[in-house]
Amino acid sequence: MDSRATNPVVALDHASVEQFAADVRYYLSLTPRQLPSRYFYDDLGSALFESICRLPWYTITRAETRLLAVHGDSVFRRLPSLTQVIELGPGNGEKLRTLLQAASRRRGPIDVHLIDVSASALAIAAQNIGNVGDARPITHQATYDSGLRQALTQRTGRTLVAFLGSNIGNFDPPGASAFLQNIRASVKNGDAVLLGVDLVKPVDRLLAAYDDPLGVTAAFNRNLLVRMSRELGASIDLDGFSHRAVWNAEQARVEMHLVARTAQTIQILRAHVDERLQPGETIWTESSYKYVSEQIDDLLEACGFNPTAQWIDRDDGFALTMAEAS
Ligand code: AVI
Repeated sequence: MDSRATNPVVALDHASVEQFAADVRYYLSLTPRQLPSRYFYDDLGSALFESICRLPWYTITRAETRLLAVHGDSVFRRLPSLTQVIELGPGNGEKLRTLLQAASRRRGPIDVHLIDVSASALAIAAQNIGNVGDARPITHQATYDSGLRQALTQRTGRTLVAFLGSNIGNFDPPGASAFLQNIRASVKNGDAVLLGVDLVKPVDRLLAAYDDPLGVTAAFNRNLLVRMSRELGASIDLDGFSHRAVWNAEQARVEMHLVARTAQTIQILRAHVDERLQPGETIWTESSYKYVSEQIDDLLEACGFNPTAQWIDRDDGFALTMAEAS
């Protein structure tokens, strides 16, 4: 439920493989069975996610890019003495580049801290940012928490923390609050956050976004099993699982599941995993919470931020919200 980005040639180190194995063992044993969505983003999973962002049915990336292009200048005008931007999970850096390019008369150089666990994502993002005016990209190959700490030790002045792409939607509500509270505790009064959040919209549109007719999202979901086979030596019948997306109206979230078509086993000898699934049994792999715009303000306020601006793309139901630490 956290960072995502391309992760090509970097092999998982031993500790990471052990953690992956331990997580698979623990989460598969829960009721309902689960797998953490952070493991979607290996090399192939990241490429599939980039493809999802280009699908006509998945509107988050395009809606947010439009808002950043149109209102990016306002973001910078509201923060006249800004000296650094920190983006948590920049992906390929294109959204941040759009934001920086939208600033018509930014004064002085700006440090742009890019935080991601993937070295290759950081390299691409840094390249995308490096040629935008006087922006100076600084990369931190780290989790959000530790990357934020590292970036803030190099603080040069007023700071904007960007968390875009509706990544906040992959946290459950207590997790989203804890995440924003942690940012608030790390920054100073007058610093700001820029949050991109997908909004609740008609169910058919939500389901098409997470169960697209081309099957790209299904491949993204099932790639988790491919990754378990490759990196953990898991014995899994890939064809035995299908993709399912459901809208949970009560919780305001789209859930993704892997569904056993017939009786299935998942065995990982090194991790002492030997799970037997009944036909129709599911593994819950992701939640994407959707918000109504007022909830975003309420969430930010509850976490110690004062919302100062909100721009909404009505066509695709997406909100970009700016808030100051107060
Ligand atoms: C990265 N995250 C915000 C995406 C989302 O919409 O929850 C991941 C994703 N899952 C399926 N499609 C895209």
